[in-house]
Amino acid sequence: MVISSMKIDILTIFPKMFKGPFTESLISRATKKEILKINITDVRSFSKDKYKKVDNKPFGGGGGMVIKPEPLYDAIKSTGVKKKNDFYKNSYAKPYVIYMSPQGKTLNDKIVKNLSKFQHLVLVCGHYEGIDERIMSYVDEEISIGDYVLTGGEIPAMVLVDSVARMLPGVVKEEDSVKNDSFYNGLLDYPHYTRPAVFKGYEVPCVLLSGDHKKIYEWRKKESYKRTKERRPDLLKDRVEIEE
Ligand code: 21W
Repeated sequence: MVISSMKIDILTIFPKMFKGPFTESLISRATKKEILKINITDVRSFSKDKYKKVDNKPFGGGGGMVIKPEPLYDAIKSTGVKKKNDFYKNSYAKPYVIYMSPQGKTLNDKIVKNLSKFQHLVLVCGHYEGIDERIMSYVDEEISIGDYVLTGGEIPAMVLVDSVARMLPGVVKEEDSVKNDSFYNGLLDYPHYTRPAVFKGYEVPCVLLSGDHKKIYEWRKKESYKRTKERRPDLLKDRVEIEE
């Protein structure tokens, strides 16, 4: 089997923030198996400034600082990004530049699945008040991870990498990926139990101890729907119902 691989470049002024998350668990498995290659670039190393400055005061005044365009531009170019309308025979071969930004589309399962098709993602992490707007000419998409204020785009970039990595073939164990494709795709998960069968007087639902796989499947499906209906009815709205 030919395993496709993905490269993700991360451009940041805080490269050390990425040390832990990518050397543990799933992502480290993906990088060890060479399904994923993560490359962290310190935008500061592209500063031609005497003191390696990467930010400046905003034109028009106001508080906060803005990331200067030149070092960020050079960092983007260093990843192999070409001019905006350059022709690629395979559109997924084009380095796809994403700016992690509170103004972006909120990340969801559909966006993650689509991003996982690209061979090369370039994630730009902002900080302070953001980046110089003219960098948007080199950005293909802006993505947020939700409506809450963070201090920068680094943690959102980690969230994006984590969610995309587990979509790459060969990263998550076969068992789990089959699960992802089954009936409750788009639904909340059913409850899980492990030994002991009785814990502090709380019992495991007896159907799970029955050994009747058909019954167990039906029970889990029912529980998934029940939970989704109760907690996230919004998820049921645009689903094509197979059965209730
Ligand atoms: C947060 C920068 C707020 C600037 C109106 C005018 C990337 C993020 C970020 C940050 C402001 C993401 C203001 C969810 C996030 C990120 C840093 C705006 C005040 N308001 N997803 N001026 N949440 N955040 N500053 O914060 O870079 S993706």
